[in-house]
Amino acid sequence: MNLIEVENQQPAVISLRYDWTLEEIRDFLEKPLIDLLWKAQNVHRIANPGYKVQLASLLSVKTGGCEEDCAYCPQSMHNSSDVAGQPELDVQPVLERARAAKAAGADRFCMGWAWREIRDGEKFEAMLSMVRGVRELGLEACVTAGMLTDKQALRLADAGLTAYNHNLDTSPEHYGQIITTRTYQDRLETLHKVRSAGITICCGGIIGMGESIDDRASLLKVLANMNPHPESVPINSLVAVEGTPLEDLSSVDPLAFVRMVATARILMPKSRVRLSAGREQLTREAQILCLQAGADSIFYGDKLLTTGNPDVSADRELLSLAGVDHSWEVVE
Ligand code: SAM
Ligand code: DTB
Ligand code: SF4
Repeated sequence: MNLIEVENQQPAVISLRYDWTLEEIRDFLEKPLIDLLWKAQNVHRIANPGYKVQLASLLSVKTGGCEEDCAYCPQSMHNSSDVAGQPELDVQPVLERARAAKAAGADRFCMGWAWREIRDGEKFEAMLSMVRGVRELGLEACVTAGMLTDKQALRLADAGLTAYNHNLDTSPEHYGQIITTRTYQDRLETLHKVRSAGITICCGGIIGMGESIDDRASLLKVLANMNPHPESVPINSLVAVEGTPLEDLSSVDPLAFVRMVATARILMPKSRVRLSAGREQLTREAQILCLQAGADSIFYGDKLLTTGNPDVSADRELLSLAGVDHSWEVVE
């Protein structure tokens, strides 16, 4: 019998780790791409059998006029891009949009508020009604609205909130170049409150903001050493919006996006790794490589918060071309 020796055999089980070193993570980010993809694929196949891609739709409920000075963000009042004068949405129109997202095939509905922090009052009560309404539709509900108190986190949990999105955005070392109005520590404390209230965490970052490979490794190190890992890890590539301080940065190499996704998958085997902002700049082939690298969610719908996203028909075609399973049924 002719035998072929199997090289580079991967283990059949994987354990979750919370003690990754910067060197280990940098080694993954810099591995020959073909080896990195092989490793990421193996981890993904073992940890998430069935290769499902979750579709999440986004809606900006309160747009622009935010007090924070995030250098990438079109909604900061510190940036001339600030999208002023857009009406804040009420509960019913938001639920209409959630219903439409469900009919189009989404199974998670994410709502954004351009706030520094949540304040008690009518607007917070409306947020709670939106969360309840989205959950009643049978969708997962995610909110991103800045910092919050323990009590607000508990009330959101009570309303049935599935996840709270609060990104670390970049490494602790690079952070000061990007945001000065709130600290890394503030962000970690917000995440701690969300976790303590029993809400799952959606936390990731952005590449393409002038950071080094070490910065990317360092961001992933903070995320991957959280115990438990964030259930959802959005990987964004900067959408350089005119009027923001980062407007002139050129877009990152699509393969850097693939590497970031693959490394996140290896470090956090069971987390949902979300291909987030920046997909419009990626070819179909680059997106398929990201799926191959272990991305298992996309934002689905023609718009992110204020910027564009591939249209729904292109995404349906992408997923069917890739042949991956998606956890939805479209109601035409
Ligand atoms: N104000 C809330 C906060 O900062 O947590 C919620 C909204 S904020 C727009 C949500 C996330 O979107 C940011 O943390 C950032 O990671 C991402 N984001 C915003 N603008 C972006 C851009 N131009 N390119 C890529 N990602 C962006
Ligand atoms: C995340 O990490 N990316 C999404 C979601 N979480 C809220 C938002 C991307 C926003 C891109 C810029 C915009 O459309 O305004
Ligand atoms: Fe934009 Fe959120 Fe920063 Fe406000 S806190 S400027 S909405 S990213």
